[in-house]
Amino acid sequence: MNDTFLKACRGEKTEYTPVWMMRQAGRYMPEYQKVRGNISFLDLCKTPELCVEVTLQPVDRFDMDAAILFSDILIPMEAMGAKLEFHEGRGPIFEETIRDKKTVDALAVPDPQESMGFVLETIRLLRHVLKVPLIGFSGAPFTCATYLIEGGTSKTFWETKKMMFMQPDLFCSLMEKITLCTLSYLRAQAEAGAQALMIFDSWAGILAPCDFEEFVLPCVKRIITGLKETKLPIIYFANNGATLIDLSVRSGADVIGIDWRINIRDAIRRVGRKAIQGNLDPFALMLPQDKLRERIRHLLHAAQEANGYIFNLGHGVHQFTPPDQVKYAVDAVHDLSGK
Ligand code: 1CP
Repeated sequence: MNDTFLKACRGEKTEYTPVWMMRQAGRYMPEYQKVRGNISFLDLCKTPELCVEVTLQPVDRFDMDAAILFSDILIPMEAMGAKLEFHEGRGPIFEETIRDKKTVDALAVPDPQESMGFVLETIRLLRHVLKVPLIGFSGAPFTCATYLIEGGTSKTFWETKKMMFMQPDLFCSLMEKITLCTLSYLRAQAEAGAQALMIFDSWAGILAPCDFEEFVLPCVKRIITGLKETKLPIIYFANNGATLIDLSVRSGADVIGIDWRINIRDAIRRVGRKAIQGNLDPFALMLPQDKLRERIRHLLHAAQEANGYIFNLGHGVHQFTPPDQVKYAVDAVHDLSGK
């Protein structure tokens, strides 16, 4: 088993720099599109054999040092009782928004095995075949809450902030329910065989630090504290979170994920002894290869100061990225770091 990624998560020295990419499986890969040609996204997420296949696609093709379970952060929201659809080009849609006490109270805290057994089955199947560590994941409560409250993705997050500021008790009761669901879901992923757990807070960056500290951080902390007994490394990634790094460190995560909007040297100073993951601009994959290589070289050089470093993008691989550029980047990281 290649455990370079897990070593870096624990802050141990590694022979070379491990690399994986957020959204490494997905639409930019023709082999993924082939699978998706015959099945809707939600049905794909609920078919373990196909989830295994698409999880493995980037690992095998690009020689990634970690696999991430193929699923979506909104699967547990559906398990809580929110009716979820994915519309081509529009992303996730919840027809019934969660904005009052009645709809919050109606949400369940589901048993992961009963309601999301297909995810746990995917993990078990993957562990039989993978030669690199498997990352399980969930959305963070705040990011999940925005989808439920807005009914989908949003530009302004008007309804979310309105609820947070005008009905803080209602907002906190929703956050608490999602927190409990997330904790038991991630525990179940650990039991099924996930070897690291990542919490995606894709929309945390819309918050003022004081609101992040008051409304969001306690929930993330509660999840991470509750996962300590699993002994798995926990990665916390707040997208657009350069202004939230000091607070993110207080979440108790072992690894802090960072986006590309911050110089990695500044980020390393602020995460202190924790390991760090990131932070190549996903669009830098469009650079000519000599320029891309230079950028990777700079990043690897700066990251030598980190107490554990995992190469990643600052956010997911963009849908139109040429797969050959991903391959080039992975090889460059391995080459330049001495593999
Ligand atoms: O049409 C398709 O085939 C669906 C596209 C797609 C894919 C490939 C969606 C819909 N989700 C996924 C997989 C996915 N999502 C993974 C596993 C694949 C991998 O990483 O290799 C993971 C970890 C996620 C996590 C996820 N889903 C996040 C957090 C990370 C991030 O990108 O910030 C979020 C916010 C979602 C919601 C979501 N699901 C899908 C879309 C298009 C979106 C984003 C919508 C929006 O912008 O609000």
